[in-house]
Amino acid sequence: MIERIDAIRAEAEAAIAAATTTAALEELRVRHLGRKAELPNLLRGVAELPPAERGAVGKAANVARQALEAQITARGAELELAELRERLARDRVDVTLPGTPPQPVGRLHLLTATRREIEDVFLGLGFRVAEGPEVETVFHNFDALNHDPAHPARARTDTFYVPGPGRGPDEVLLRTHTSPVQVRAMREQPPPIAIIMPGRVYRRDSDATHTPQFHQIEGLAVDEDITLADLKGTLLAFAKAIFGEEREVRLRPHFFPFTEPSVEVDVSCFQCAGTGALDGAARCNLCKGTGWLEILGSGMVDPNVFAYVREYGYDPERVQGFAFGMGVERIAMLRHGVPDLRLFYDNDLRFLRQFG
Ligand code: 2NM
Repeated sequence: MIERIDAIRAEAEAAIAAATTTAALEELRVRHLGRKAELPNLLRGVAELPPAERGAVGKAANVARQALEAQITARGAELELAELRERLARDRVDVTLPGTPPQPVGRLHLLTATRREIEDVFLGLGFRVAEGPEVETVFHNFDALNHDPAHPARARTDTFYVPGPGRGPDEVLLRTHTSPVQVRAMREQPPPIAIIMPGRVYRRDSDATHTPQFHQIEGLAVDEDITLADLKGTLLAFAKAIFGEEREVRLRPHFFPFTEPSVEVDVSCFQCAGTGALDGAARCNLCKGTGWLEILGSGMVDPNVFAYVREYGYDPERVQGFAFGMGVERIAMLRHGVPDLRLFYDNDLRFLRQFG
């Protein structure tokens, strides 16, 4: 009997030591110490043994059971720790890795990117960005900007008029330029003022070079001693930032209702470096051989415009300033060689994906 107990114990101890999982260990516990196992059975039968054997057999069986229980507990703790370590290693997550976006990240529309770049240039020169309504009064859009009452832009064939609440059919329109924002800004802030006005404008025009809605950026700088030299220096800095450090600008006389004198501003061609010719003496196609690209209109603000905002600190006898206006589409087309204005509005990804 004692030998049998020693054999059971030896076999169980070897199996327990060799167990590699907590599940296998649990099976061994049931097999060797469970209700139907041989050793507990033996213990239960001790009472039926001859009295001389009971003490020795009972003691040996008890010692064996306690030894196996202790061994199982110790081995179980070892295996649990090993399994926990393995699970932790398997489940390890690097929370510093970037996530996987559900959709690929898009890009800015070329017109948005161009507007922001132009804004950045003027912000760097000390200008601030101002915005205003796209639905305007005739007063802000034309009258306060010294537009002649007979100016053709006022005609219903050129401008979108909208019925306004409590106003006549000729009093409210979709702004034809962002200049009305300047009028509003001057009523809110006395000089010195340096602002740019980006935004949508509307004109009744539609062909390869005109869309009924397009984008402008206008600028205004007013103080007591602003001159045409400030205008030229500011626009030269702009031209260099957008078209390259080697650029020059040239001013040509022109007419605008709100400025006097008025100028058109050309930048030296960035494709032929202002020579008008490409390698092999071919005529530069971008500037048509002239060496110059027209980029915007500008001028010194007409005193008549200041007279409309005189009581806000703009005495035409004391202040002067320059203003300018450019088309965002035109700047983007020149810079990127976009052949047709309508490409900006077709939403064709084959076009849009080429930028940004
Ligand atoms: C242009 C060209 C020249 C201009 C003038 C003004 C204001 F409000 F100060 F009178 N705003 N914008 C201006 C001047 C705009 O666009 C081609």
